[in-house]
Amino acid sequence: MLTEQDHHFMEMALDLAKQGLYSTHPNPRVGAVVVQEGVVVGQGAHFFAGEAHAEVLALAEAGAASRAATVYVTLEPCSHQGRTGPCADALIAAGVARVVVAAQDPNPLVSGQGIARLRAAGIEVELGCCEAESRALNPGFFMRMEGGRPWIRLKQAVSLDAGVALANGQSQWLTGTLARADVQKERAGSSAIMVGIGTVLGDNPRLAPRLDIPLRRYPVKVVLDTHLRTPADAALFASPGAVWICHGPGLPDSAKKMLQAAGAELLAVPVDGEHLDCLAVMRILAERQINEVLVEAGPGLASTLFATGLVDEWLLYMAPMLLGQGALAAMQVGPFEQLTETPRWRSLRVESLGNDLKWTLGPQEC
Ligand code: AOF
Ligand code: ZN
Repeated sequence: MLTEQDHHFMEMALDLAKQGLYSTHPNPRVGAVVVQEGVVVGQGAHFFAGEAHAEVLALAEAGAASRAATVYVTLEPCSHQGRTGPCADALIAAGVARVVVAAQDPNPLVSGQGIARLRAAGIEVELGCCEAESRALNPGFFMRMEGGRPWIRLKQAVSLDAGVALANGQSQWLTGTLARADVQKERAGSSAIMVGIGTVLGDNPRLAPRLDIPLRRYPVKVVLDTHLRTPADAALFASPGAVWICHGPGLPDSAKKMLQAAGAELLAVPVDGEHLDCLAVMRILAERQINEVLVEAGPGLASTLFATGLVDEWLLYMAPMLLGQGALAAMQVGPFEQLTETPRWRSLRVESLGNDLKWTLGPQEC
């Protein structure tokens, strides 16, 4: 049975897990707390793939006080020999009495086997304490393991009349410094940042996150570029992080070689009409261990993703300004004859960022 105290310590473990927000990719963010007679004796968070898992760090801090303790861990302890040894075995060796787990690990190498191993060793295991919070901390890891594609966040900066640029294309800048700083955090937490070729040609973005704190890992920069029109001197080649360019079939070797020489990895993707098949792109990214994608999309790519059901979260940074007639709309949909036909979203969060708003939307539940 789970008690109020269990929830309290699990929340502590979830807070620890958040320390890995920018760095654990492709691994999940995981936190662990060791409690002996109501007192915290060890804490740990997973920080970097290949380095110690959360439970191992928490047990090391607790030392002999781990014996007969309760351990709170935000993801099922692993049972496999990966880049590090199985955490389930470490918990058994430490002689803990009880393990409270937030969510089962969806990784097929683990998925239930960690818990089974603990129970077989006589350890009491409780599953499902703050499960939703643990999943929410790792939406991409769960989506990749369970759905075979990454978690997709569409980011757009819009005016009050839902424009993203003037008719002449001018779009820098709609939002103020706080909103733009928040985008840098969204970038840093993502496994990959994606743009369409139109954005590369129009804005020449660097795409790497710029934060005050040093980053140990930089997201991959992904360009959807059907005909390989990315210039070899694009700014994104000079910023930190790998560049992957997704392209269509039938292109000359010379174009490929030029971009490879500039530092890009080229990924051939099937086309769906005129455009790259977005679902195929996402599946390829998932195979390459991309958990969360931040798509910094213009109206074309935004509309395609929306139409293919590939927007899990829509981050709208809204500036209280008007772009007026002829402005480029954030998304091209419709026309609709009936209000009942119009696409609708669920409001998940609203934050005030200086003079702007960040509105996080999710797809309407059917
Ligand atoms: C845990 N505790 O803190 C984490 C877990 O390559 P490895 O050895 O780092 O293993 C990665 C897998 O381990 C990852 O895909 C996920 O299933 C699990 N992550 N497990 O017990 C942790 N980060
Ligand atoms: Zn582990």
